[in-house]
Amino acid sequence: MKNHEIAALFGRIADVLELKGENSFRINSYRKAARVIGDLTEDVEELARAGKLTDISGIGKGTAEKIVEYLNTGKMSKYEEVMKGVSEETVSLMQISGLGPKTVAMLNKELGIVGLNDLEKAIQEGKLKGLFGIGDKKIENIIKGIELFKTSQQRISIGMAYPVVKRIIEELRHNPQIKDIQAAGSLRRMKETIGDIDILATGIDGKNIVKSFVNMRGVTQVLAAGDTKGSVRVEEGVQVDLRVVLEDEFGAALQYFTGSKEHNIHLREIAKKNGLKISEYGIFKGERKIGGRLEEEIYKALGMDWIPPELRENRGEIEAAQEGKLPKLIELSDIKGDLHNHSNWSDGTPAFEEMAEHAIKMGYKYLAVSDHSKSLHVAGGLKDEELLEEIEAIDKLNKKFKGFTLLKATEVDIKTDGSLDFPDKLLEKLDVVVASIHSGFKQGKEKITERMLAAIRNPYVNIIAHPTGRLISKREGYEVDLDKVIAVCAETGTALEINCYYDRLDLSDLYCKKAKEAGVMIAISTDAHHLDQMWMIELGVGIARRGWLEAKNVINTFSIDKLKAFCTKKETID
Ligand code: DGT
Ligand code: CA
Ligand code: CA
Ligand code: ZN
Repeated sequence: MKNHEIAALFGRIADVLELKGENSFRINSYRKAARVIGDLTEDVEELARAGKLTDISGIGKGTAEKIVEYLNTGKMSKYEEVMKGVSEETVSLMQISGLGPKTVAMLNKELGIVGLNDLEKAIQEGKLKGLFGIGDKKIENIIKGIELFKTSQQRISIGMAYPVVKRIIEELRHNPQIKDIQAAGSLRRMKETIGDIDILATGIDGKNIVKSFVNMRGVTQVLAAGDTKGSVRVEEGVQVDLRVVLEDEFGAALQYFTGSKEHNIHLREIAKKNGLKISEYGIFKGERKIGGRLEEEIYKALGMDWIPPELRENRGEIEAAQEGKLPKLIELSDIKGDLHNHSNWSDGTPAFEEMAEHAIKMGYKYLAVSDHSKSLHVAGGLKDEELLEEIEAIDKLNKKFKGFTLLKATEVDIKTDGSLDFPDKLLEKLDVVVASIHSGFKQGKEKITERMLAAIRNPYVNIIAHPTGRLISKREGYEVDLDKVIAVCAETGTALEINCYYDRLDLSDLYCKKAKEAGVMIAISTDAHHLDQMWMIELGVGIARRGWLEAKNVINTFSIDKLKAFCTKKETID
């Protein structure tokens, strides 16, 4: 959907008009258009195709034309027109809380302030004070606003960055000048948060490639555009760097810019000991270049196996590669199903049939319907009788499928006293039982750990979902003794979940590795509430790979029979 892109563009037009001191009637109509498009639940592109844009209240003929122009050409001439004579940097100043268009215009006129650096300098030099209407209090607010602005520009979740990269690479592949293009940096390593996105390309005419890069859809600010390097900021608020390198150096550059820095430093030491030198241009013996077109050449020349990017954190992967002992990492294609999903019986949107259809399209053999349990009122948790009805409905539906199974499941709440929200005799009827904590986060480590262990010891609980409850850069999660949890999971044959939802990504990579070493199985599950969240399985597989997991460590790589055996084996222990 391009709703967000278009809304942001109208918002910026309004900001810039205001910055230029235009009359407020026009400004208000752009602001309104931004709000209306931003709040739409329908896809603006579909509405445009159906010629229904002007049916939306607040969208007039002129606005509709601008939307259609943008959808057709990726550009809005009105935006380009208002941006004439204004720098992107100045426009971005208006995102700072405490700085409206009027103040920014005044700072520009009086002090020649164009961007953030100028502004910070002017504040330090005490130049703001005394300007029209600016007192100590206002300056304090601006300083706070700058801090917030800077943190909001820091790291974004991989769940935000990953689709951006897909979109960019897909769009740039259309440029026939480009021979190869690939993401590098933390994104290629599938880190859970991304500082900036690094992309490498090789091709014929660097300048032309950079040009198509800075002119892509979704670019809000061009930071640099040279012959071999372009740097932009995109709608999603993240910076993207593109470097164009020679074909002959592509592998070396990819290796260098994939990092991590720690991994690269360790490699350089090994190179040095062997009388070699590595750089972004290649691997060299004295003056002689001995490799650089392919990444594999670098690792081979250093006497080790090629290392998958997700492992490149200097956590023992180099030693393993030297000994030929790298794990055979799990791949997306190993995944046979998804074991944690919500339907419209609780707080999800899809019906069973839609879930099954989507899963089949993704090539899955099974999909668990794991709606919430009764205590979770906010999430429409199911009562005992409703779960019984759900079981019946799924059984009935399953008769229709060949080679695919909807699994009867639940995400049963682990209550504050450690008991489960459904009785054992109900859990017994399910194929898969997922248990999780949604309340009592402040109970303290010991109590929370005890609650979780009680659930793990229940013979019917197969998977503990989102084991720490954290939300990346929003909420720390509860305190829980994961080492103990891992030990008891190993004893009881209970799996831990990697929750693929981009805010969670919990279990994290390091604990995945610990779990694997303790013999604990992992489930990679999306916890999807909408069909368009099921793709996030890719993020979970990335985390699993960072955690050194192989297919055999992950239960949703199993065939349906093996999975069912895993889930029932537990009941028959002792
Ligand atoms: P990020 O962007 O903070 O999420 O993390 P990265 O890993 O993408 O880091 P970034 O964007 O600063 O640089 C991309 C890669 O380039 C990095 O992973 C390794 C390489 N690199 C950058 N600066 C240096 C450096 O000073 N020394 C070495 N050895 N490598 C560097
Ligand atoms: Ca980066
Ligand atoms: Ca970078
Ligand atoms: Zn859930």
